[in-house]
Amino acid sequence: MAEVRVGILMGSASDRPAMEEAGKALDELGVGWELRVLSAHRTPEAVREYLRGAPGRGIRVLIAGAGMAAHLAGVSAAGTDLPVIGVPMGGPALGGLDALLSTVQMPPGIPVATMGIGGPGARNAGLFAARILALSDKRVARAYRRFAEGQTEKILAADRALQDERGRKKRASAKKNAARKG
Ligand code: C2R
Repeated sequence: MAEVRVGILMGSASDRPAMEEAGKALDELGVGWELRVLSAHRTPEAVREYLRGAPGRGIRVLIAGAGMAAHLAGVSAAGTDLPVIGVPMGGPALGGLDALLSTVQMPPGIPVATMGIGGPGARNAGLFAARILALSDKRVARAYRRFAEGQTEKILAADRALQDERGRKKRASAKKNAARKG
């Protein structure tokens, strides 16, 4: 099993479906991660303890996902020198805009790299964490390159399939029209 390099924190177990997208992205790249439920609001002392211990355990990047008045990413960035990637969670009242603004609008001096809302943002957080690790880890850099090339190839293949399908349809309808006329 890969050594744990990324700590994924979430404010509540209810964030788990979205935040697991970060873990899936890291799995695809062979990067080890751990997932913790820790809340700056509800378990402030446990957050402090986690942040103090993380670098010594080999954690190099933190991902923090939280919804509503999302303070977890900012508090994490204040409590450690590790880079922190914030992921705002969607919510019933404001659709995640509340969490987006609380995560992205950090006061100068406490940087949080903020991703998009929910699962897609969490996936990008995993990929962004891998890009940070890739700066000093050739294995991760190679895995990321392979992933990016595979992603490009998938889109190009989808476009080829679409053009083939439309071409076939056009030819079939031209044949029909010609048969009708003559
Ligand atoms: P519950 O579903 O547990 O009521 O939580 C969580 O991330 C979750 O999205 C509702 C929402 O509250 C968020 N939460 C925070 C923090 N702790 C929990 N924003 C925090 O410390 O920032």
